Amino acid sequence: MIPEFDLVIRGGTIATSGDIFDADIGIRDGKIVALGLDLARGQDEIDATGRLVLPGGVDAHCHFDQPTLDGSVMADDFVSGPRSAAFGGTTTVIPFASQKKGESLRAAVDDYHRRAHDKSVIDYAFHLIVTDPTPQVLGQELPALIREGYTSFKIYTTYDDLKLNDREIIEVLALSRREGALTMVHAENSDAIAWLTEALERAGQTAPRHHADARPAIAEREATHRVISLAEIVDVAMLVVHVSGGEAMDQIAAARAKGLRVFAETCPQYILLTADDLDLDGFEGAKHICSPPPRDTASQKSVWRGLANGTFQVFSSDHAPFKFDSDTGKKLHGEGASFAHVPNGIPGVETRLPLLFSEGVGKGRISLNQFVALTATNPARLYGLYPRKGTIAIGADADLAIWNQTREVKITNDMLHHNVDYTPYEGRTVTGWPETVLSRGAVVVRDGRLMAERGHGQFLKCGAPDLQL
Ligand code: DUC
Ligand code: ZN
Ligand code: ZN
Repeated sequence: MIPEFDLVIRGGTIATSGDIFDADIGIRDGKIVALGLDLARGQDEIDATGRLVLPGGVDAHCHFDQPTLDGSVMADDFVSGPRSAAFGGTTTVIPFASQKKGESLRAAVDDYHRRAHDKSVIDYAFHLIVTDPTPQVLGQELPALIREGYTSFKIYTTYDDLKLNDREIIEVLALSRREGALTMVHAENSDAIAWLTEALERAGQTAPRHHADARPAIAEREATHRVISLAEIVDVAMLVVHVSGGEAMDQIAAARAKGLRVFAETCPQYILLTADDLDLDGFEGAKHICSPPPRDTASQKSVWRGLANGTFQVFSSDHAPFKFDSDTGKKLHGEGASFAHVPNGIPGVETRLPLLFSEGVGKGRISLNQFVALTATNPARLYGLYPRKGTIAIGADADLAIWNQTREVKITNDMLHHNVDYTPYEGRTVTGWPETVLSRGAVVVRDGRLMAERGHGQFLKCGAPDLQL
């Protein structure tokens, strides 16, 4: 007799964003087709007794093989980045196809597909980065791309080669309203940062720790307030990415209290690092240069509060992989370089889920359901991948992570699977680790081994954002 299921995951405790229950999971053709106790035997079986079975994570903010303009090179491509994600329990990644000023958005998307083709072990979608919203881009390219499954785009208020002015931001927001897409905003005041940077450099204060002085919370607060106001004028939803602390959060919470559809994301660096991590001996602090910068312990507490009280809907890695000891990475301009010339970004695609699980669920700061919502369900909903991704339900893709919730793991860079030569979390011990990870019913990771071939991952077209969060 042919078994009813290709695979049964038996005896685990399942958690979704809304429930926790014991059930077996029956999988056929890569989809979940049955949930229940004592399911019939499958062709294959995985014993999940005593384990948690969670939806595979959706990392909605990570950078892989993204071209840069300053000569720096991202250390992770679509082989190593998604592989590292999978080892950390993530089964969907959404990196960025970034337009260069003067380039068509379509060309950027085509280039990014070439970079990703046949490499990823897990499924992936693309956000777009819009840096040059010309009439051609706004009138033709972007509407067509949205219809083809690129329904979210990031814009910047900072970085000279990326930033938009207020008029351009309004035009992009208006387009996202017309076409039913979601705009993600990197919010920091560019001119304030430039003025502070020049003053610090004139005073010879160029060590990595001054990166935090040059990008203060007030600059983030101002830009957050401004983009929320612009979205209010346009009457459209939007999402603020990588929020670092209470100053910006207050703007977001006030907007939400008024009924505005303002969504927000934060990242591991804002609950686990502070500006002191930029003040290590020699050039070591450069490892932790990212923007916005990590702030202080009060900010960490604010971010935890926001994760628990719903100010944040999404917890992403903002994995931006630059090697430390490399002249295409953090040492692009040598060890004596000003903080202003150090590539921005830190790695974290593999450690995102274990860190939040251990520090959040394990320490009682957030519930297990909130963990699933923040790391899988909400990003899948906001970026139009739900219910195919982000949940455990009949009809969903069998993208699953089987967690040993009591296993203690000491994080070291040696054990990670990215292509970066450091982790900001070196030596930190976490409790809870995703030991078996499946993508569309195929085992990708088991007992620390990669089981899937590169190219198993498929490109995902995103649907309309679900803004009912
Ligand atoms: N800041 C960004 O805006 N993107 C990548 C990494 C970073 O630090
Ligand atoms: Zn950003
Ligand atoms: Zn980023």
